[in-house]
Amino acid sequence: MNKKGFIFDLDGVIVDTAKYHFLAWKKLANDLGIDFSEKQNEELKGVSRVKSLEKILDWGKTTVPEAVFTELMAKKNNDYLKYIEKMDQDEILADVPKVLDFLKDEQQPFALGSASKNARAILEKVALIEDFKSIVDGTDVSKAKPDPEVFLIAAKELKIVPENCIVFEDSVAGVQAANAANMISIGIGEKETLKEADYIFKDFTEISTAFIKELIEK
Ligand code: B16
Ligand code: MG
Repeated sequence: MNKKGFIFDLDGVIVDTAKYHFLAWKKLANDLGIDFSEKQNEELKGVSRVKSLEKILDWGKTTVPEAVFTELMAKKNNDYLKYIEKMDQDEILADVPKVLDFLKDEQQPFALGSASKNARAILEKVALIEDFKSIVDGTDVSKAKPDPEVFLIAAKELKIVPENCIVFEDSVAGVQAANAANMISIGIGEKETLKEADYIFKDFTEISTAFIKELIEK
């Protein structure tokens, strides 16, 4: 039987936590007197917490001492966690269970490859934590996407060579990371934004189980 390694990003692929990141970053930015738009939030997708705060301070042409930077990161995360706390299975994005269930039926192992340090907490909230053979998140890596580290660790844990791995990603940095890892990249989102991906779908409702089967048998 063919075995492929399927690797899923979290935010924007399994659940939409971008809206909660937005609310928490907006509050923090506005408290500092910095404007923060939804368009800017798009630029933070897939970007680590540290890099996100650096970008917001840059946009506001502001710098803060290191100790304040650390405090701001903690403050944002505390606000974000309040939103996470209320999450449940209803927040799993449409047709994601269809694909995960199909992979289980086909005995294909799958992993999570996320930049978020809150990934395990979120998977628990939406009751998917037991389904992933491996979970690699922001606490496991030293280099952020577009570096391929997160996906290479996931492949190793799945015991599948990178060339036989397939990554689902909603961010440009994540697609670049998958490509740099020599994996098949599947962009979830807009064609114009994710043009570097091998395949692009608006969301999982556009992905058929026949297509997944083709990937397995490739
Ligand atoms: P945290 P992903 C990413 O998740 C988010 O897209 C990004 O907006 C966030 O800054 C990053 O996780 C870090 O999240 O603050 O929870 O550690 O798309 O890689 O699953
Ligand atoms: Mg994402």
